[in-house]
Amino acid sequence: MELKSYRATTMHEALAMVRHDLGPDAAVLHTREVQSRWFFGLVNGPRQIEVTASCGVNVPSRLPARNTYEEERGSDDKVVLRHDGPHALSPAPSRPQPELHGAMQNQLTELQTMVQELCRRSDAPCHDLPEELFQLFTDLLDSDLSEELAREMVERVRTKTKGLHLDDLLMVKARLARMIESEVRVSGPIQITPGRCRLVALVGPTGVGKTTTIAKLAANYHLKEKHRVGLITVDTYRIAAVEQLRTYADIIDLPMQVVSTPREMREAVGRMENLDMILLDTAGRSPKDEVRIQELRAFLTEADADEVHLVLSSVASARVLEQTAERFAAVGTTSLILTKLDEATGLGNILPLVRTSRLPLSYLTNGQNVPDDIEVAESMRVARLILGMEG
Ligand SMILES: Nc1nc2c(ncn2[C@@H]2O[C@H](COP(=O)(O)OP(=O)(O)OP(=O)(O)O)[C@@H](O)[C@H]2O)c(=O)[nH]1
Ligand SMILES: [Mg+2]
Repeated sequence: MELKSYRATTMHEALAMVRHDLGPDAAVLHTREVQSRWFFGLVNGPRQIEVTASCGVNVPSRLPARNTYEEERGSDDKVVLRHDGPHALSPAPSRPQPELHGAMQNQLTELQTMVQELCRRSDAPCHDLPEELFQLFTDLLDSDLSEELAREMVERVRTKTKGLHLDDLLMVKARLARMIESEVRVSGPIQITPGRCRLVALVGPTGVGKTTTIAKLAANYHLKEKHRVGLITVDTYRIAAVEQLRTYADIIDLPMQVVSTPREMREAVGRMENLDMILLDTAGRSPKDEVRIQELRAFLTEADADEVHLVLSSVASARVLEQTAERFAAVGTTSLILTKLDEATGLGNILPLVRTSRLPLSYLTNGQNVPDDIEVAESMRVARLILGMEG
């Protein structure tokens, strides 16, 4: 059996090298942090991650696995795990036969002991993660969590589960999901109060799905819940933007008004104040365009909006999401809508935003279909999406 070692500055890069060189079936046997040396070993270089892997060992790969477990909550609020089929390793062309499994496990354990011994001989610190935590770590990286955040999450689980035997990755993930759940604030759906018109505006960068989300909300509140809904758009910048909303208004059979100046806004709202809800569509704004953001603010001030939902695409990077939320705070945002969940490869990128934002999450959208592809955001669902436990 051939063992190969790969070094890179991040775990992500090292795993990519393993995949590239040995293929997706490669088994990662060990990982550690090493000190690189420059100039014939005289000078310390940057610290690196070393991954030892082999494609000649027929054991379940420590590269991220997908699973078919389902988590349920028992009445005593304990997490119960149900196994609905074979534990699908990703990919799993050949599962070891049960009789071979013991022998291979011994071989793997021996191998790990050897590599750990080698680690101890060098003065580099060793990463001694148990199997489940290691796999959690690589899964988190695969879910688009930054390496730093993945480490933090693994350490939190490790601390919380000290002394407990961790023998099931899904149990470990379920615990982490409960931790993340407590950090995800949600607002619940828009509440309609009888006899009072609720004005809800959607704002955000260009093309994130504001108009489509307005159509989904309007159709659900009007067609399914039978509320009286009106639409106003201030998007007179983009050609066809008005027509896009008008098409939805015609199909759903809703009154609609177009507003071009902040002054017209008050009159338009006045004409619809006998309705249960007004949904206000706005033009997409670059978060970097301070002038346009201030202009948007002037419209919203005239509208006296009850709720201002910031719409963000979940495909954006963690940094962009946080920066955009910061910039749009100037218009008085009150909650967050995350769109295009169906397009995201992983949702770890939304974790920094949902943890640090002062805004609760209101809705999630996961497709282009009006009115179906929208759901009210729930903390546990968001936590599980972040951990790649649900699609
Ligand atoms: N895959 C996917 N596409 C979506 C989703 N929501 C909206 N879209 C698509 O994204 C594109 C832009 O949607 P719009 O609703 O026009 O976006 P917008 O934010 O109003 O755009 P501007 O008004 O130009 O700023 C359209 O093709 C939508 O069908 C979603 O949840 N998933
Ligand atoms: Mg639009």
